[in-house]
Formats: sequence, structure tokens, C-alpha cells
Amino acid sequence: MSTIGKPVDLWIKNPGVGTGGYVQYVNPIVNSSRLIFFETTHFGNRGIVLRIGKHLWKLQDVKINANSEPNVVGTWLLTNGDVDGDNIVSIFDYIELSLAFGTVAGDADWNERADLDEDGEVTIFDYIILSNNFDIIGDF
Ligand SMILES: [Ca+2]
Ligand SMILES: [Ca+2]
Repeated sequence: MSTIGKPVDLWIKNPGVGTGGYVQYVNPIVNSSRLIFFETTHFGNRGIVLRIGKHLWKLQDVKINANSEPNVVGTWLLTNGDVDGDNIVSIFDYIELSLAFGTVAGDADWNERADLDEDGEVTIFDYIILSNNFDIIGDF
């Protein structure tokens, strides 16, 4: 799926999973070059945890330099498959995908979030994405 044009949930926080310190939330859009820009004054060693669409939250520790603009702080590889948005790819995502299986956009049982590859229908290819990422838990 493409992330271009999609809104991003992004927190700047303390580095490391579970270390708290969520200091700033921003909601940028992925641009046509698949880049995300945002402004911050929270410099130094930080964590950035973000999610886009049906992907799990992903944390990376970064260093944000006060005297360099723009900072390039990393590349995020995201895990697809979170149909219900609870930050784990689980049986509950399978259930929601199953309920929408075989539907196309506009059908009564259509669930846009079950269309993991965003081709406009819920098919075996969406199941494959979910299966490949099954049991993965997101950061946050
Ligand atoms: Ca889920
Ligand atoms: Ca699909």
C-alpha cells in the first residue's frame, strides 16, 4: 500500500519502548516523496513513534539537532495488518477481515480497514499480509 497523502500519528518522546515522556504530538501528511515534515523544539536524543493507517506503531530512537534544519531523523519500516487499530496483529483482525472477505468498496459489509493492500477489495492478498505479520505487537 502507499502511504502517500496519508495522515501520520507521530509522538516525540523519551528514547526507548515504555520509557514515557511523550512531549509532542504532531499529525503531518506523507508527501508525494514519502517524506514527513514537522517542527519541534525537543532537541537531542529522543524517540519518535508513529503510525500510518493500518500499520502498527513503530518507535525509533533518533537524535534531533538544534542547529540543523531540516533534520533527517530516519526511515521507518512499518508493519501492516492492524485492521481494528489496537496495535497488535491478532485473531481479532482476522475476524474483521473475514467478515469483509470478498467485498468491494461500496458493498454493505465493506470495511476499508480490512483492505490492507488498498486495491479496493478484500481478498486473499489482504489475508496474506495479515498472516505474514500475525502476532506482531506495535511499539508505544
Ligand atoms: Ca489489531
Ligand atoms: Ca485488498
